Amino acid sequence: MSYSQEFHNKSLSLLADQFGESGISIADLISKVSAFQIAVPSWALGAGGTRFGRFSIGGEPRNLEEKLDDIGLLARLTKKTDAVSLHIPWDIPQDAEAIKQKAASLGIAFDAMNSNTFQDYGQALSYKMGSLSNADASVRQQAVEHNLQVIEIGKSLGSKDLTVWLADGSNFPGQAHFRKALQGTQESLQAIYAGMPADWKLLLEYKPYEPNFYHTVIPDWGTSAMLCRQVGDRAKVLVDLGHHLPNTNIEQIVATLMHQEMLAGFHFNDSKYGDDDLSTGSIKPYQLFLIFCELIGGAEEQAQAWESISWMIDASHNTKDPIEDLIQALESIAQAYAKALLVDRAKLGQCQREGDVVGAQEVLQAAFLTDVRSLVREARVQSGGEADPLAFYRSEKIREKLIAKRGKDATASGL
Ligand code: AOS
Ligand code: ZN
Ligand code: ZN
Ligand code: ZN
Repeated sequence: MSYSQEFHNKSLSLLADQFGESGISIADLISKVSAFQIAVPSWALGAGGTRFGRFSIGGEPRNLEEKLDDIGLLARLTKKTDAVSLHIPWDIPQDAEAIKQKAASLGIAFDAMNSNTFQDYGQALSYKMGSLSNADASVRQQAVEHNLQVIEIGKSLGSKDLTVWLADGSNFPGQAHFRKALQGTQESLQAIYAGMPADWKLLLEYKPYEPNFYHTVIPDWGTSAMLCRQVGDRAKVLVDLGHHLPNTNIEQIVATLMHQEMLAGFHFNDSKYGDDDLSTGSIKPYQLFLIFCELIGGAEEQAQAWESISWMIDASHNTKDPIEDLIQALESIAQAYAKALLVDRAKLGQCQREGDVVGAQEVLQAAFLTDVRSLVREARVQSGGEADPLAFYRSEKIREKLIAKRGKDATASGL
């Protein structure tokens, strides 16, 4: 369905009529949706690799500058992102000041810095048997130092967050000493935290499996929260939507973490099975909506401040144009947020108190089943974005232009 101004206006006034009665103001919704910004990871701009091959679409960014160009374009079209999340050593800036200036000229800031102690990229000691948890103290030290370097790079760019994801764990029973691995991780994280500026936050990811399949050192939110507590109050738990066993109630995890002010932020993506890293909202949009319901509820009821939470996409795959994919993901996140804002929370609370199970479900469904596309579009247009970013991207033949400029075989820089 192509965009028409008349249809847009009709849809928007229908929404105002529908929700005006319950005291929800469309203008307020538009300003909330407009203000909500999600960071894009530098690694999502090229086709992700798999062991079966890598099918580049061509015209991928060849260096950090070109990655920033792509994110600047996304920002201009969607008005839903204003920051990039970098991965070191994939994105080491040659000239930090020049990179910072270029990003600023595109309206892009530097969100969380990601360290990498899950690959061997030429460092002296191998991470084959783990990094922050390694049985060998000199490997742990090397991994700590890498994180400290990432903090330094982040400081030079104006970032204020460090995201740590560990591949550490074991593939076979007996391979690792569970408690020693945990203890080593705790001490390493404490050393990293001590090297962080006082206004920085440490975001600690968890993941139940992959690349290790028998045990991972930080398998779940509880272990991550326990480590964060031992490390310091600016260490909090990062929820990557793909890092759960099937059917885990992620919205409950979000609520529990907010209850303890332990939610650092998100890596948005979607999945059918595990860490599939598919486009956010493509598989389980209802789950995403329920997560936003908890976020809005937790912030409104002052469990944890909305502003203390970081929002990032972490997706990467093989089949779509990465820029088109990110346009879709940003749109899906905005839709889930907008729908969650439509929930009649007073009525929901009443249903909960009265044990009206059917009523509670009706309240949630009424919001979820509402078509909010005109609302999200209006927010974007009012912010200076494109009414239909995807149609614009295609009609302007942007990928073709990128291929002409960067080449058919250009692949995203990295390792
Ligand atoms: C890995 O599974 C995690 O999601 C990390 O966030 C990782 O750093 C990111 O996917 C880039 O490799
Ligand atoms: Zn992640
Ligand atoms: Zn992941
Ligand atoms: Zn993932």
